[in-house]
Amino acid sequence: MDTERLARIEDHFKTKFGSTPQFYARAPGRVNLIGEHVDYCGYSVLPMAIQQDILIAVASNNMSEINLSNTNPRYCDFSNTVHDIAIDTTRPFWYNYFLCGFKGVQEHLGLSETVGMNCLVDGTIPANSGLSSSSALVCCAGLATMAANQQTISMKELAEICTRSERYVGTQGGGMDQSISFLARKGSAMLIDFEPLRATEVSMPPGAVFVIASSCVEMNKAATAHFNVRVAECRIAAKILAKAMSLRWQEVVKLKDVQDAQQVSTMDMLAMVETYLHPEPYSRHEICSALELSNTQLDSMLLSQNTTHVQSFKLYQRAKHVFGEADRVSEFRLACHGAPGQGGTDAAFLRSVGELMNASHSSCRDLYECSCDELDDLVNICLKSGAVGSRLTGAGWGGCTVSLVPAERLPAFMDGVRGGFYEADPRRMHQLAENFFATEPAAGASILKHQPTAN
Ligand code: ADP
Ligand code: NG1
Repeated sequence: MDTERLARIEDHFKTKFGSTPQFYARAPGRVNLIGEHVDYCGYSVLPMAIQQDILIAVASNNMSEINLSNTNPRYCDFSNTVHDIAIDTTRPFWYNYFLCGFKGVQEHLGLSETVGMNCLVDGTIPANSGLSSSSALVCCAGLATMAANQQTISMKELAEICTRSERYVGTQGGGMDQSISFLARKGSAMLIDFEPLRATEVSMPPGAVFVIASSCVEMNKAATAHFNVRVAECRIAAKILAKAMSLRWQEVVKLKDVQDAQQVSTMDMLAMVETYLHPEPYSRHEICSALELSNTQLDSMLLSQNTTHVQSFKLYQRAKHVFGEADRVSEFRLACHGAPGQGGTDAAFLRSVGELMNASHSSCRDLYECSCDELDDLVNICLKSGAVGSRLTGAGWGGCTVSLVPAERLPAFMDGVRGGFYEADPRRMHQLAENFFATEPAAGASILKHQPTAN
């Protein structure tokens, strides 16, 4: 851990709360290598943790209060009692994410009294950029709450608790971010499977570098409906497909439930999308008639607070993306098995995973419609500058790309993207080092005991 950073946080903490922190909790952000918008459909994803993290300095208080401060002045102070945690889903306040982690662990522990906490939050993950700063904050708050109450919860359980509790902010994510933040291992990307949650190390061959580049377009997920609209489209597509296939469609929630019930491959599911869904958008009326639902039932069963206004739904395109992307995750994982050191060849490995990443980006752009012009430009510049694969990472509609670059091409790649994308618009040169960097698989969340600094 960076001792200068700890000393700076300790000083800030003393000034703010008049005591030293008792411990620090830390949770990393992540970059998703492949498997976008499939976790909430039940499918596996392949992320790795990054070095950038949320670090919270913590001291308990005996006033049953949560007192939050942030080293970044953009985020205002906040206080609340530990009782009756209410999370306002109508506004994307930063501290809502802390409260999600706190409340999730509080409910899980079921203690008659949760200890009060003075907390100073310090974050290094670019926010609203698809690198999972929000989940790192939720996870870090959950971990800090567990430790302040001197309890032990396994990392796996914490991941599941924080996945559920982040939904208190109103977004209906799938669990990738919280799982990798808790279960990451230094040096490995991880295949994350759901139901049951499982994390398996996937080693990348030497000679390949992943580079993260921000499009410099921020997307605050909790402030828009884009994300939840996609979740709703996938849920509706699952029901319509299941009903058309005469499955027990009332029990089907996710697209993977349909595949599991049919016991066929994801490729077969792609063919079934062609048979049973049409490319024209579905109206509310068509969905309600197909599922024998009233408009009110559609709202309450399949939509969420911020999606009830939506009138038309692209089911064919979304389902095609999900089954195709699920298949690419399996292919990527298989390619890694055959990577150098395990019998494959460098060039073949790089070519095959690069192609999968490129296909993933095209699918996100054309079928899932979660890209934007700046991300598409950046992906093209990354490929022209020597990447073998490049794609948006995270939720999209802005945020970052991840590119796979052969190590020997890295310097030329960095120069090419800097010149082609960042220098082309001087506003993008701001904080370049934070927005454009090579990354390696980092470790998962942990508690650090406080070590007093020299002065
Ligand atoms: P991301 O892809 O980064 O997770 P989201 O839109 O889901 O994007 O969440 C970003 C939000 O998380 C920010 O708008 C802010 O409310 C919160 N956040 C991120 N980093 C910090 C931080 N260092 N301190 C406080 N809040 C943060
Ligand atoms: P980010 O990029 O952190 O907003 C979101 C979801 C993930 C996943 C990805 C898309 C949350 C907390 N995270 O991530 O579960 O669905 O989008 O693959 O909702």
